[in-house]
Amino acid sequence: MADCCLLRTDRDDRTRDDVLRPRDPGARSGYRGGCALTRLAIDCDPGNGVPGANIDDGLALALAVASPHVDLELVTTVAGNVPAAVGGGIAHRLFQQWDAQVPIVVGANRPLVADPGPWRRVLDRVGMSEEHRALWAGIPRPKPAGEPSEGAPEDAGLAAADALGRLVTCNPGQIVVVGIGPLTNIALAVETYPRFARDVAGIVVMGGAFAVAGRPIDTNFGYDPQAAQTVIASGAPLTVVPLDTTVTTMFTAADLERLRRIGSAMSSSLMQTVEPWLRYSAQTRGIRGFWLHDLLTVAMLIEPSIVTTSPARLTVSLDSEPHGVVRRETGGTGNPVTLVESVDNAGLLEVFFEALTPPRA
Ligand SMILES: [Ca+2]
Repeated sequence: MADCCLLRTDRDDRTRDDVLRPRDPGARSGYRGGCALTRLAIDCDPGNGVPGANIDDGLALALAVASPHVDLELVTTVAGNVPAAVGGGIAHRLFQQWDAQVPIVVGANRPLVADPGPWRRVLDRVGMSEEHRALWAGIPRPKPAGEPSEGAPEDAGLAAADALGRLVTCNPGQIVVVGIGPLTNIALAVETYPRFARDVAGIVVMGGAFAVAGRPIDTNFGYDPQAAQTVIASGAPLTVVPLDTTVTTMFTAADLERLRRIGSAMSSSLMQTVEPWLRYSAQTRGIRGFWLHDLLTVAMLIEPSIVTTSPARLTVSLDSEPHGVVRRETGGTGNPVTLVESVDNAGLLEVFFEALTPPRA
């Protein structure tokens, strides 16, 4: 049990008032959102600073660090948006810039079963144009952290799975796990720690696409469909934030200007990688800015009223191509989840900006 304590950080001595508001001493009560202090672990694949890689994980991490309603106790990284070690290096750099003391554990660098090759060719932007690559000119390339697990698939990512498993099972009913990358690490924690699904206060997952034009499958479920199905079938209290909902969000140039005006260490750090991503996203997707997929998972824990939800039963296709297609089942089959059906984008942005804006002296 002593090992569990190693994952806790004593954050009561933080002095970052120039960046963040003071902490709310509210009671710890697990997955309730609102004014309660939510103890959180985030499993992610941050791509901030990598040309063509999404930065929404970085925004989710920033909100979790900045919000007085969240105690971010652990960050694990998984291969997806970027390789697991690159994501770990990015998280390290962001936390350095933010003066955040949060343990980071690099996890699985390949899916449980699936061949990551086809996805990697897309996600690594092999054919990216020089014009687009130039959007990231002058931004230091992230350095990978640690060594990813490159062994047999069954061995991959156990460091992160162990960290998640120990934190959750040593604190039953207390820890919410947010999964905003492929679910490899979380699935390994479910498989390695039999009490994980019972002890976790809740799992909030960004993933799944039901009816998104041109996207029959989303990256997180598609990259590791076996992991997605394992987590969905785990029996843990699970909230799924599908692509259908997150593509109704938007961060525009006006929001970028609002971020710039904050002028804090955190906002300045984010600006560096959010700006090129906004231009790239607008040019390649034909939208007014970029979607806030991962940010929504953390924001809805802080302010549940920004979303509407409904109970649903889901399965992930493993028996027909393409693997990772999520299905909403009826008639008692499938695994019960809470499905996030809609989001108030203005409310989502308000949660983000309120947390990032330093309190007035
Ligand atoms: Ca992500």
